Amino acid sequence: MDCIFCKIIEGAIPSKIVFENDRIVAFHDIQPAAPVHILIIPKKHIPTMNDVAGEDDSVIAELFAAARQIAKEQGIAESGYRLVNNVNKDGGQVVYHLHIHLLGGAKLSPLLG
Ligand code: IU
Repeated sequence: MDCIFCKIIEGAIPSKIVFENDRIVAFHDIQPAAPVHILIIPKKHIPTMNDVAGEDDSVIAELFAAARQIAKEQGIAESGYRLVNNVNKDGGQVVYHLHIHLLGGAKLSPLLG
């Protein structure tokens, strides 16, 4: 399958991994939009949030649990952070392997006007 994030999971493409277990991997975004910008992804190839169903529902909880842990480890849990999931074209999704952006380390501008 021609998926860049699947290749990162396999180790075929190098990345700076900060968290890994049987189902989840998290690594630094190559084009950080904030001082801390980490992508948290399921190892299973799920293209978008729209494709999460039934047996995969629990992976969403695991992505958020990983985000909480990583935010603590990165020292931004108390100051604050933002979790973002872009879905499809209008949502700004570029890589079609489900991922949550963890952004922090600075005061982020308001998302909505
Ligand atoms: P998006 O939500 O699909 O728009 O986010 C994709 C992100 O993946 C984006 O922030 C890229 O900088 C990031 N990324 C990466 O970290 N490594 C890669 O090899 C590629 C994209 I391609």
